[in-house]
Amino acid sequence: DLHPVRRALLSVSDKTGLIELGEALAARGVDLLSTGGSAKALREAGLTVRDVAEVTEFPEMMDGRVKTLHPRIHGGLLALRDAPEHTAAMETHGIPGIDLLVVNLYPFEETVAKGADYDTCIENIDIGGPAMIRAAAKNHGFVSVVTDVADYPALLSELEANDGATTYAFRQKLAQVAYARTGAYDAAVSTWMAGALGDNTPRRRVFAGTLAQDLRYGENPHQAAAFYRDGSGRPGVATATQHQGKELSYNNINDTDAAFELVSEFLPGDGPACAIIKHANPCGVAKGSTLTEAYRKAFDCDRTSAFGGIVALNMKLDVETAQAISEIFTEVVIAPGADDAAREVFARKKNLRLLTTDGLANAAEPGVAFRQVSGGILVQDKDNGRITADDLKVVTKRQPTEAEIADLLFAWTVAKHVKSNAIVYVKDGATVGVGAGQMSRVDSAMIAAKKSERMAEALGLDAPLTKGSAVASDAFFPFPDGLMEAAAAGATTVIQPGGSMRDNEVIAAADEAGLAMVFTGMRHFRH
Ligand code: 93A
Repeated sequence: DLHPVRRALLSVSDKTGLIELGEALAARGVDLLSTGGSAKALREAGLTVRDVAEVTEFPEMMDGRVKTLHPRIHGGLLALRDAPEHTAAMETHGIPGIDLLVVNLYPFEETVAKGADYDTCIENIDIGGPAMIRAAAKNHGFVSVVTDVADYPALLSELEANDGATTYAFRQKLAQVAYARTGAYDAAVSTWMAGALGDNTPRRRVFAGTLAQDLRYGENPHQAAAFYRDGSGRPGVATATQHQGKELSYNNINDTDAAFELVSEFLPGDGPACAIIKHANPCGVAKGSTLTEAYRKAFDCDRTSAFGGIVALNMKLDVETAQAISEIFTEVVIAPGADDAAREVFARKKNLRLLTTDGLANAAEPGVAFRQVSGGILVQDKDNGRITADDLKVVTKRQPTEAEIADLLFAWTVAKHVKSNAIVYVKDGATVGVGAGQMSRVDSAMIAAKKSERMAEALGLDAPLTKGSAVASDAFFPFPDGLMEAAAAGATTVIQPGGSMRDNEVIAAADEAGLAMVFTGMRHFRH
C-alpha cells in the first residue's frame, strides 16, 4: 500500500512553511508543479518549479478564476495508477501523474471575518482548490492531499519513514481531513450568504466552523473536546481576547457564553449591568448606578453560588469593580473592554481569566441555534424575542406601578436566560431569587424563595428580599399553585406569558392575593 511521491502540486494561499516544504520535497527529488503566486515564491527561494499553465497549455485567466481547472491537472489527480485504461489515457493526453497535492484555499472565512463587502467575499470563494482537494482525496488509493499547514511536518516524517512514499492509512486519514475542510468551506459560504440575504430561517442551514482550539477535555475529563468558531465574528467568548489566566475549559466557555449573552440584553445606554453565572444559569443579575454597584447587587443575590462563578459586565471594566470582583474567587470575567488600572488589579490574580470583547452581542439579532439529538440535529431560530412595556397586558384588578413594571421587565429578561422551569424574583433592579431547571414550576418558585431566605439570614436582613418583589415565570402557570408559592414568598407583581387553560383561575388567585399581574404573550423556554 506504499505509493511513492514523485510529483507534487503546490497551490496555497497561506504561504506559511511553503518554502521549507518545497525545499524538503525537492531534496527528495520530487518534481514540483505550482500555480502563479506559489510558483513565484518557490522560485524566489531558488527552487525549480513547473507552472501549471505550462502543463495545461492555457494561461491562468479571468483574474485567476481558471488556473487548475483542466483535464491535464484533474486527470493527474484522479487517474487510477493500476488501471491500464487510465494510464493509457494519461499517456495519450500528456497528463502528468500527481502523487501529492498541497492546497490551502482562498481565505474565505477570514475575508468574511474582516467585514469585506459582498463582491470581495464572492471573489474569495475558491473553486479550483476544492475541486483538486476533492479529486485527490477521492483518489487516496494513490494520492496524498495536504490541506492544513499544520500537517506539513507529519507529511515529511511519513516520507522520511517510508523512503519517499506514503502508506495507505496515511493517505486515507489525509482524505478524511480534506473532505472535512471542503465541507466546512462550503458551509461557511452558505452561512455567510444566508446572512447577506437576511435569511435566518433554520431550514436548509448547515453548520460551519473552523477549529479555534483543541480543549483539554469536554464537560468531564474522560470526554475529548474542541472549540470551533462559526465565522460570524459576533462579539462573545469565541472572538474575545484573553488577557490572562490559564486556557478556558469546555465548561468555562459554555458558562462565559451564557453570562455574556445575558448581560448583552442590557445596553450600556440603560446603565451598568452585571450577570454572574454558575453552571450556565444566572445566580445573580443586577443593574446599578455604577458597575461596582451592579456587581455587588448581583453578588448579593446568592453569594454562595457566586463563588467560582463567571462574571459578565455590559461596560468596560473599571478599577473599582475589578477590586470588588477580586474579593472572592472568580473563574472568568468578560466585558467589552477593561481599563489599564483594572487589568493591573487582575494581574495579581493569576487564576482569574479576563476576556474582553469588541462590544456587546446584539441580543435582538436573528440567528440559528443547533442542538444534537441521537441520530439528528435540531435547528431553530435563536431566541431573540424581546418585549417592552407596551407589549404587556395587565390582567389583574391591580395595575403595576411604573417602578414595578421596570422590575417585571428586568425579571422577564433574566428568566429568558434561566433553564426551564424558570422562576426569577427581582427587587429594585436586582435578582433576589433564581429558581432554575426544575421539573415543576412550583419547585422552582419554592427553591428560589428558600435561597433568598438563606441569603437574608447571611446578610442579617429582617426579611427575605423576595418580600415586595416582582416575579417572572418563563412559561404560564398551569395551575394557581406556582403563583401562590411566589405570593407566599412575598412577590407582589407577576409577569408570565399567559395562555393556560386555567388562566382564569390563576388570575382570580392573583386578585385574591392583591397581586398585579401582566401577560407577555411570549414564552421563553430554555432547556
Ligand atoms: O480561482 S480559483 O478557484 N481557480 C482555480 O482554478 C484555482 N486553482 C487553484 N482558485 C484556484 N486555486 C487556488 O489558488 C488555490 O486553492 C490556492 O488557494 C490559490 C493559490 O494561488 P497562487 O499560487 O497563485 O497564490
